[in-house]
Amino acid sequence: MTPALLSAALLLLLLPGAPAANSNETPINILVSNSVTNAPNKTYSTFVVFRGILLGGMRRLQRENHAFRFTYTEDANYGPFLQSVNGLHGCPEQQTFWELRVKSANGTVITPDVGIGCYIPCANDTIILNFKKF
Ligand code: B12
Ligand SMILES: *[C@@H]1O[C@H](CO)[C@@H](O)[C@H](O)[C@H]1NC(C)=O
Ligand SMILES: *[C@@H]1O[C@H](CO)[C@@H](O)[C@H](O)[C@H]1NC(C)=O
Ligand SMILES: *[C@@H]1O[C@H](CO)[C@@H](O)[C@H](O)[C@H]1NC(C)=O
Repeated sequence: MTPALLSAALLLLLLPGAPAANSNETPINILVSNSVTNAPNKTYSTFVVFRGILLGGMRRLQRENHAFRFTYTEDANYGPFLQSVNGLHGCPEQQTFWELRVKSANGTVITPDVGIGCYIPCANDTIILNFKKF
């Protein structure tokens, strides 16, 4: 490489927007809500690694904060299905489940069309795990 090309490459590495050079952490919040009982919301903070999946962030949070617990089952076609949060289980007989929603840093709320094993959070996403009826 010529010195000019080399410094151009170095500059690219230092530009913001390139994968964070100093930190591999994408911060997220996880909000647990219950639209069946209207129990008070709980919010937790954790992170995923660069382009890491939500499930990884949830595992990290569970490891580091024992107030947050969750379980999932493995669906043969779609992967991890979130079954319980903080001891409360979704139950097909009672038509309850844990819905996954995402409030972006800009305030937009979406309902992802993938589960916790496929969703890749963006920085400052608030992941909403909402217990609800279907
Ligand atoms: C019904 C349904 C549900 C019901 C299932 C409960 C029930 N007892 O009926 C409920 C409302 C719980 C549900 C929830 C969700 N669902 Co859904 N669901 C469907 C739907 C419309 C039909 C599934 C079905 O009955 N198949 C027939 C039966 C006989 O086959 P089965 O294998 O036993 O079906 C089971 C699985 O599909 C499983 N299941 C349903 N949804 C999901 C989602 C994920 C991520 C997983 C792992 C498993 C799973 O539950 C079914 C019943 O046990 C499909 C779309 C479709 N037309 O297939 C979407 C579908 C499977 N769901 C989808 C999604 C994204 C979700 C949610 C993540 C939505 C959200 N943002 O909250 C949540 C799951 C959150 C969690 N807890 O992990 C996507 C999955 C795509 C993907 N690659 O991840 C699909 C394909 C629809 C779509 N948007 O494209 N779902
Ligand atoms: C709890 O979170 C939900 C999002 O699922 C929100 O709609 C609701 O206003 C919140 N409730 C309170 C009391 O903050
Ligand atoms: C908000 O952010 C999301 C995710 O980054 C993006 O898809 C959406 O277009 C944004 N909406 C607005 C109104 O800026
Ligand atoms: C996320 O929040 C942090 C702390 O408030 C802020 O410094 C950063 O710019 C935010 N990033 C995005 C993409 O919103």
